[in-house]
Amino acid sequence: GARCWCQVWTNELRMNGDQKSNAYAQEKQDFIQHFSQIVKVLTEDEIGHPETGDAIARLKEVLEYNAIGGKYNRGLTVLVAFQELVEPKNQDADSLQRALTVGWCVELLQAFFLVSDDIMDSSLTRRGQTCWYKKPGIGLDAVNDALLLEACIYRLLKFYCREQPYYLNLIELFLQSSYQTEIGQTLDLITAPQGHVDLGRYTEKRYKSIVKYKTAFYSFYLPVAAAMYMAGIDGEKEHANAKKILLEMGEFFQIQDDYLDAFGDPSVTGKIGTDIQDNKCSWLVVQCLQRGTPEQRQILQENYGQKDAKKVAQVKALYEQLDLPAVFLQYEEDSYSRLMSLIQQYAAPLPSTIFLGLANQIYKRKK
Ligand code: GPP
Ligand code: MG
Ligand code: MG
Ligand code: MG
Repeated sequence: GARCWCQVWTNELRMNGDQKSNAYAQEKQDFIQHFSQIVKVLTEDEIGHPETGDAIARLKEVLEYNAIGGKYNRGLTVLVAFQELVEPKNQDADSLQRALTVGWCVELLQAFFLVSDDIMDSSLTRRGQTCWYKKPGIGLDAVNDALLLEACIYRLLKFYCREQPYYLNLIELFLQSSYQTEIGQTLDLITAPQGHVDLGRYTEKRYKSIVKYKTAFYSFYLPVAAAMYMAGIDGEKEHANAKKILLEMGEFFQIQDDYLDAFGDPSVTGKIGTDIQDNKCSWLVVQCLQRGTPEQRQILQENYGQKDAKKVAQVKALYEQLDLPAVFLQYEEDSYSRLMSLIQQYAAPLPSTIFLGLANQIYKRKK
């Protein structure tokens, strides 16, 4: 039976992370189990080209270190959305294998971005372990490893999906999502030049452009759009409507990421924040500038964008003085209700459960 909307929202918003973690437990297990088959397919190539064996061994190590250990939200979304969009009688074993594989392609795209992003952001840890480029003996060779991870996406798509009517749609979707993310990363980087603080750059408008491109497309639109294409839904209007909801969700997701960068628990997030040191156009610095006095702006001017731990602590103290954790909490509630009305407006003809399930995963998240 259908529960009323407002009951669904309030229940979901009330539940904490632990209560939610079981939502897709079975799918998550299937998804993780499929990884060994992914690695097998990607490393069997060696049989035809024995002279590349050592490189393939390296690829295996790169896959195991960098594709495992996250939340798998993006990859799981492909599987779950596929199951919600396709009639049960058309969910045969081969179709499910393909949905699992395309889910892993999204996870590989994510691994490719994260290995690269950690180098650019000078990060130290990721998913509770040392960043790949920081491992002894790896260093900037990690750049090539990232490229290998990207290439694996297209090898898997070819291996599993080349006969499917949606094959070209998927290739184009992955290529376009990569381009958009790279454009977003460019905006992120040029808005945060090393060594000179220019607080005038940190505007709400600039912030929204950065996060739409660097995060929202690949994290939210890509996995749902991939499942839509696999289900034979390729209409422009349907995709535009889904995108409307998913980009809003993506913007909120990156705002949370920025909040957690300063106020999250690294033992939970698995990563140590770097945004203040890196001079980033973070949601927090944008809010700080909107709310601070000229004196507080001066504190930011003197302490932002530098490695010195004391200066970083000064910036965080300023964020606390301005009650930014409370501002974030209120923003989260407002954003949630905005999203719920977007879902009511734009979900059809897709089942709204696809979007509600995603919202449920991300609101109130601690990692
Ligand atoms: C998140 O930024 C965005 C990405 C990881 C996309 C990177 C894109 C590339 C083309 C490399 P972030 O730096 O805030 O993420 P995190 O906090 O996880 O380091
Ligand atoms: Mg980063
Ligand atoms: Mg970054
Ligand atoms: Mg971040």
